[in-house]
Amino acid sequence: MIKLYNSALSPFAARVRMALYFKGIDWEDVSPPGGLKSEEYLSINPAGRIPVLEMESGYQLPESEVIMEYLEDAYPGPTLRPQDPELRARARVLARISDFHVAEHMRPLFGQLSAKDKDQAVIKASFANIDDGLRYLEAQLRPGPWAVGADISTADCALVPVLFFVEMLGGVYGVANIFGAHDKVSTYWAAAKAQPLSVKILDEIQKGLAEYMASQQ
Ligand SMILES: N[C@@H](CCC(=O)N[C@@H](CS)C(=O)NCC(=O)O)C(=O)O
Repeated sequence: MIKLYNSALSPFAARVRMALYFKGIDWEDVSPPGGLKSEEYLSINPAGRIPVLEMESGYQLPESEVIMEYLEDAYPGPTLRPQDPELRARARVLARISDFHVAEHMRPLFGQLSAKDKDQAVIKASFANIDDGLRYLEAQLRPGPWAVGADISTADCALVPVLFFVEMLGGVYGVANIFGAHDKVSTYWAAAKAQPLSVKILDEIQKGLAEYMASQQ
């Protein structure tokens, strides 16, 4: 059986879990042995990051976007790849915007959560960068309920967990109405998060967050 080095708190792992659930693939849920920076896990992924998908062959594949492509190739039905080439390209560009223009700018904000003296300049710059990313996203979204239209795609697997964390971080840092100026993003988020697969994945993330918070007390 394939294995996923996984964490309930990772938007990148959640993206892969959405695909596994959607496709009905059996998988084994594993935690990084000894933690993300242990010698053992660094021998699995020298970047010390999750997710990693271990194939039946034993090959350990990092990078969530590439894992998504692999799952589509290896388990083509049901598919998260639009059939139409333009929609397929749109799904890919949306996933890249999610990764490089939104999720990337959440990293410093996660870092600041545990900082004793919070660096307000870093926080301000990160939210400004996220806002730019949301503007980019706004320009690419199509009428939903999903990101490229009526059907779920790989774009939604990237976006749903990331937008959850954007909203959560906005709440934690007191940024009111984080999607406010971006009407299409707001409309997409409201429709996409209500879909049953999103509800399942967001529930897992929320449970993971609650467990993490409890472990910190
Ligand atoms: N580009 C990678 C990013 C993975 C990533 O950053 N995962 C985070 C968890 S959300 C992680 O493992 N962070 C640990 C670290 O950066 O030290 C992917 O898409 O899989």
